[in-house]
Amino acid sequence: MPDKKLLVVLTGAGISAESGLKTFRDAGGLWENHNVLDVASIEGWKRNPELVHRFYDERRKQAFSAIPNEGHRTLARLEKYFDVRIITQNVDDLHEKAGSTNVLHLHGDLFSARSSKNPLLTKFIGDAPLPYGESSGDGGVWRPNIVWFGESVPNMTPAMELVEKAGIFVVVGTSLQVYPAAGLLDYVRPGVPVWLADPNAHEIRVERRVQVLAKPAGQALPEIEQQLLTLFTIAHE
Ligand code: BV8
Repeated sequence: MPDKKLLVVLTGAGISAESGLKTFRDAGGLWENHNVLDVASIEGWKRNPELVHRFYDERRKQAFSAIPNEGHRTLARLEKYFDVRIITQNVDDLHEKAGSTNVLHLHGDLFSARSSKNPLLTKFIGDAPLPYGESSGDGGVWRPNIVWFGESVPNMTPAMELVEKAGIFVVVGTSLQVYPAAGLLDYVRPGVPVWLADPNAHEIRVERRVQVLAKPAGQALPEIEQQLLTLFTIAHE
């Protein structure tokens, strides 16, 4: 079997919507009745760390019991035919739960904590609440391992390198409003086919030709799977 084609997928909150997890836009900027910047920014954490810890404790519990949907499962299935690399803005673990083996989290993950002093000092916490103020042993305290607004995105470099090598690029479930993540689309080489799956695709401005499926991920991704298998003439049962 020749080397599998590199299929890079950028996902956002929309792919987890059918698993019952709220997206930022559905929340209309008010997340569980909080202003996003009060609970998902470094300033917000400095201002009221207990509120931020409670906010993430709630989301951690919700995400822990969420199950992957057909969108996540399709991307995991595609690993049979393609070298699939997922770049996700999501902090849930639904891609991993569905069986995807190459997932790069741009904005952190709910199930680990990090030192407030050293982002590389992390620990797994599963669905446990994370009390504020517990020493991380390096002079800092444990905080959610999330990249907040106003913080740099350490995984952008590996993400950009992946996108530059992609032979196929799929964007699903993101409003492409948050940078630098949204800028990844600019790193797709000319001539590489791009698909975009989003029920509100008409609201998303993209600067290049993309094949749009204005449908939920659970319907759109199996359709894209069929198109890819046909396009890349992969005999499939
Ligand atoms: C940085 C973790 C610099 C939190 C997140 C002014 C202009 C431009 C930029 C800025 C600006 N002011 C500030 C900035 C920078 C800022 C930014 O981009 N702000 C935006 C709001 C304008 N960015 C940052 O701060 C970033 N850092 O710039 O650092 C720096 C450099 C050096 C030193 C210091 C600082 C960091 C951003 C990361 C923030 N953290 N997440 C958490 O999750 O708790 S961002 C968060 O929102 C997500 O991770 C995601 O990235 C983003 C948007 O979410 P989406 O995933 O796109 O979800 P959304 O709800 O928007 O859209 C869902 C889509 O799904 C919709 O289109 C919907 O139609 C669709 N959908 C719905 N149902 C379905 C569906 N699709 C498919 N199927 C369905 N069923």
